[in-house]
Amino acid sequence: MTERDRIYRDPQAQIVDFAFDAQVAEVFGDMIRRSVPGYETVVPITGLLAARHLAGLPAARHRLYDLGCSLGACTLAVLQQFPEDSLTAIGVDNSAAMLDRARSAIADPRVSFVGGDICDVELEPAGVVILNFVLQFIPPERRNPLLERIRRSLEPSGLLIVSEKLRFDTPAEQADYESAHLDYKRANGYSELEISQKRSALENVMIVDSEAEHRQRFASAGFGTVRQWFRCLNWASYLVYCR
Ligand code: GEK
Repeated sequence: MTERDRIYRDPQAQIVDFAFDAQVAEVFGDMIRRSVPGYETVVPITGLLAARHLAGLPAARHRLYDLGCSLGACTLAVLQQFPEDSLTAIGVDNSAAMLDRARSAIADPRVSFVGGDICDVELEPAGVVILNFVLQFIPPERRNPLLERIRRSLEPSGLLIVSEKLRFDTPAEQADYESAHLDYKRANGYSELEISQKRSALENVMIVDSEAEHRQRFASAGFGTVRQWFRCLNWASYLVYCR
């Protein structure tokens, strides 16, 4: 059971940069559902799409990485959709607090949770990599090298599943989606103070790209077909194939 997110409820003398610490891990399930439109659809469908892809690969390719796994929600969705013993699932996150909770919530012999920076961790040959709502937290100059490494681990027939918040190049479109997203947060019970304090905390930490930038980056990392499979306001999910 996740606690209610009240982290930014009271006025804070100084807003420090957002971090995935113990306080955030404790309320994370509630925080992400109330902040990311579509999250409750993206997680189970990610499990379904990953399982479909794994089912078409030889057992030697039944390795799955969930990079930036947080509490392991997407890992769990794949474990449920793909019941084969051949599956090896590895959730990676650099927040010890998140991983402690993931380990105690998900007891399946096919999964291991590894602490580390996804930009440095060694990736073995895999069939599917999940990168849901994580690239936006990686320093921009490290995003290309990360995608290149993922591509190498996925060759030749792997699938990368990516979800991100989007930025729009047209000011009117950006303003419309940004304000609809704020309404989404208000409708989920966040106050103006909570919204503005969280926004300040995320300012230097979460750097959002446009869909064109994502597509350009996938191409330059050597990926082939890219399909948007979900979109809700300014949040989108992609299937990114090696070929
Ligand atoms: C979900 N995918 O539930 N290395 C490892 N982990 C990192 C790094 C890094 N360099 N940077 C950030 N993280 C999940 C949600 S949350 C998204 C992902 C959000 C981790 C960070 O610790 C956090 O757990 C996760 O990426 C981002 O579908 O909070 O909006």
